[in-house]
Amino acid sequence: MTRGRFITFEGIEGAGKSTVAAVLRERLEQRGVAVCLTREPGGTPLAERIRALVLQHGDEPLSPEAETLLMFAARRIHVDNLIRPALARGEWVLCDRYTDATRAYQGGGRGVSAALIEALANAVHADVQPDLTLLLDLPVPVGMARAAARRGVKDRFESESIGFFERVRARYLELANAERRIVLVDASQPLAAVVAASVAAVEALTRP
Ligand code: T5A
Repeated sequence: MTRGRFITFEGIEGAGKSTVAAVLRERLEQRGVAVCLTREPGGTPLAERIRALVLQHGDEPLSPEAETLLMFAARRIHVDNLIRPALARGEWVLCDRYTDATRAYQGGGRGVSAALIEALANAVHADVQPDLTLLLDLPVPVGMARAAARRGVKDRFESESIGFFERVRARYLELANAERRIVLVDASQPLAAVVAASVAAVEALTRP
């Protein structure tokens, strides 16, 4: 059995990750590809419980390092129980956020050291790295406006300042500059254009 492909979707809030991932799933399934669409933090019942812990507001402080550890705890459960088995079955895994989100949010946004994040990434999923990452990039105010238009109550991250999201976006752009696996997509375009650019990047992955 050939291992499936692992594609991740990244970007700030409201960039269109969930929307584009759902369209790509449809396109791949129409071509007969078995797809597992999932998200982080979360993706399995236990990891979704950790998601609730990190997204909800609480009275007790949660340090950036503790937040990072929770992200990686959820990720290890997700990798062990869902992502690795799906890839081994030959499925294509489409994952809404993965470790680049930790690099951008906890690293860029909160100032957690890259050394800690990379040590954890190596310990948690050295064998499970994305084949392709689509970075849906757009100006922070545009993403915020889109997210605000569809959400109810703001979670812990959505309540952060514009400055926080500018740092997150800047770190994402640094990562895209440094890593060939990351394809930058202009997500401020109309959805059809964003989907077309994303499909083109996925097609390139299937070429020998
Ligand atoms: N987090 C996560 C970390 O801090 N560290 C980590 O390691 C991980 C894994 C999770 C939070 O956790 C943090 C980051 C996050 O704050 P999430 O569920 O991934 O959160 O949440 P969001 O990014 O907040 O998800 P959103 O739903 O806001 O963003 P999406 O998925 O990028 O956007 P989407 O597809 O829902 O679209 C938003 C709206 O815009 C419209 C859509 O129809 C929708 O209404 N839209 C467009 N409109 C116009 N033009 C386009 N091109 C459009 N594309 C989408």
